[in-house]
Amino acid sequence: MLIYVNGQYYSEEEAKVSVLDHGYLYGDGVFEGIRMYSGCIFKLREHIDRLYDSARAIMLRIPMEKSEMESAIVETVRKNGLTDGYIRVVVSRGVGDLGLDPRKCPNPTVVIIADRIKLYPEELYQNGLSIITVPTRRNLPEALNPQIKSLNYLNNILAKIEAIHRGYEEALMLNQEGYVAECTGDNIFMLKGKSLITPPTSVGVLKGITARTVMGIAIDMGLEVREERFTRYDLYTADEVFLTGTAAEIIPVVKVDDRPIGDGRPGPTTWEIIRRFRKITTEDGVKI
Ligand code: PXG
Repeated sequence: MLIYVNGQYYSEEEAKVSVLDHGYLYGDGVFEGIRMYSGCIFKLREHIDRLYDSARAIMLRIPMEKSEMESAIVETVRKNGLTDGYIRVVVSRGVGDLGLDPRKCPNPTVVIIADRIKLYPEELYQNGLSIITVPTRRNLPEALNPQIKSLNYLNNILAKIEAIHRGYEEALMLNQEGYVAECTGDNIFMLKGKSLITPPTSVGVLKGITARTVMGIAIDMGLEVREERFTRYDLYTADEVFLTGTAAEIIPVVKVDDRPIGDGRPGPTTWEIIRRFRKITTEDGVKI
């Protein structure tokens, strides 16, 4: 595997970042996770836009134009001979001294890793996922906005640990007011009749690129799509629930806090959305 580090390519063994990098010392940086399907880097421009927005929000200047970033990503994929896989782009504040002050880090570090992906077992999609509400609340937008895809994922990791300790693979995170926010690396949707509802970003969630794609699919299917605050009561009484994210794509949720959703099996609308999503993954992006 060849890894891009600040404009050069290194083998997996040789690709290194300093321990004085503030990405390592403080989680000071941003990242993106991107999928590639049959030679198509899915929604690449949208991911690059979000990366630059995240960087802007933390006042980190990425030392290359978006077009150069796009070329570097495509080149990394080509060098690794991949047509399907997972791309991780990381931009950190760079090497500085042991203080917080970002002015001590003149050169941001840019890393691009393109690798094969370990897919979730098909069984998970067939049988659906059980999720559980965890005590850790999603970050307050006024403190660290979840719209920033930062290198500081402890909020989500703590929630994941709490779910695992209770015997579940995924956690449902609420915001400070008790509204449903999202899962640790996925957005959440619920279907009520002909309405597909997901929390607005003001609740404190990442603006998911898969979520945006799913909303488009749902509109094409004639569903009414709304971004609206809702509580766990609404989830418990929903017809269908599913999660969306770059890694998982769309995963049906069949139980929330041990309560079966609908008839306790992945619902027909979720299936139709999955079917349509899988069809467009090779069309909607940058071809390599
Ligand atoms: N919420 C959170 C907190 C996320 O981290 C999503 C929602 C879904 O967003 P997208 O744009 O992917 O539909 C995410 C995405 C990883 C990894 O390696 C994490 C994500 C995406 C890809 C890889 O942990 N999180």
